[in-house]
Amino acid sequence: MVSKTTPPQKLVMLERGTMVGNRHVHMAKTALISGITGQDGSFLAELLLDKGYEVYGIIRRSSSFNTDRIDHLYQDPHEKDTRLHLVYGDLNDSSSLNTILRQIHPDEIYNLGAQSHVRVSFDIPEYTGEVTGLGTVRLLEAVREAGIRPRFYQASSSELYGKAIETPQTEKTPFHPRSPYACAKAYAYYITLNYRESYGMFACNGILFNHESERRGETFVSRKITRAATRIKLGLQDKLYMGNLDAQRDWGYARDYVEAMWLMLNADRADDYVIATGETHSVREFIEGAFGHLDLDWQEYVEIDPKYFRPAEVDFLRGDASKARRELGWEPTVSFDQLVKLMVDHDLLLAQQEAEASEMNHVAVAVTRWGSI
Ligand code: NAP
Ligand code: F7E
Repeated sequence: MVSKTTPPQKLVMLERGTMVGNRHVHMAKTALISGITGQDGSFLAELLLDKGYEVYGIIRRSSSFNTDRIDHLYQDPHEKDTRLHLVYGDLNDSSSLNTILRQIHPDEIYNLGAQSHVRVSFDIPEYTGEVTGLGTVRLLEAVREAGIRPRFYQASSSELYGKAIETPQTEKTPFHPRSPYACAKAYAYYITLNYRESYGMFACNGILFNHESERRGETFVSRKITRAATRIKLGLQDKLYMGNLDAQRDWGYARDYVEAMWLMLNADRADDYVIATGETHSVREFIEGAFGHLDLDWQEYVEIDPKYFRPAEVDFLRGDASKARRELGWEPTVSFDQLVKLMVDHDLLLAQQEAEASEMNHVAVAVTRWGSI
């Protein structure tokens, strides 16, 4: 496999496996993940490597490293039996997708790549449509053009329900998207369904409700709260500025949710599934839980900044995952309280490291200053 730019040293090089004609031949089952550097992509890569897969991840060229979440999975490409490979590509660039699929011939494709931030999608709606919506059809067409029959997972979202007309939401609940992100995901959902119906592809939509973890991006509400609470606890930050505290979500743990993706692609038939805990909590409850775990009174620190309000809000979501439970045997294992605590505990360690580094820096500056007198 040839990348278009020179890969940074810490990435696994792509030359591997046996070439037959212009493609690689694999011994183990092979998966391709778009969005491998994201929260879910990193957990999914771990899961698939544990199951013995050969994993290819599509990464974007970036001016600084963006592989933090998968650095621990790094394998020296010079070693034998390397099973994680990163390839440069972009969901906005059909030719890179075509090249990747022609050469890799994966058994399973997980399309997790997206501009996934709902608030940001109001600022960059067209770009969000390109990546999150049209990116999916680019990948599906690349599959067809390569003449291969992989199983295909589409990362659909509970944001599709938006202004939901019933509770709890199931696979049959009509969609009412409330953001450019959700509109793009609606296109991606239907095009995936359409390729299943039109071409008989084994293509599944996982309609995943919010799922969080210690690897969640820092601007999503859960991580924003746990980072701020822990930094406040250690005196690194004074205030937390928030938007709508009344919004309610069905929050689960990301590791549980990537297991559901794999179960879908390894079922007897392709179908669409809701993945959720069935429990709903408000943003305010998340704040109370996080600050409470640190023995802090959140009301002393949290202020509202209207800049975090959205032009249209999704007020309430609660999923019914009974189809996934029944047909895939999937169950969430982490409760809301456990989720909040595990994220706070993780961020507390990071805040402690930050505080220590800052302390060392003060000492270093003092030594330098006084030493120079
Ligand atoms: P995330 O952390 O934001 O990760 C998004 C991934 O997409 C990153 O690896 C990002 O790469 C990649 N990406 C962005 N633009 C791309 C492009 N043009 N071409 C190729 N890759 C691109 O998202 P996540 O939370 O892991 O979610 C995974 C997927 O599930 C997303 O599609 C999201 O919309 C969907 N989803 C998430 C949730 C949730 O609660 N987490 C719920 C339902 C559905 P960089 O690292 O280079 O930016
Ligand atoms: O917001 C409210 C905000 O940005 C949750 C993505 O993974 O899940 C995620 O989308 C709620 C919203 O996630 C702040 O208004 C209040 O009601 O963490 P979030 P999201 O919009 O639900 C779905 C399932 C996806 O598919 C998406 O990819 O929290 N909120 N104050 C705030 N949200 C943020 N980010 N920041 C605030 O200050």
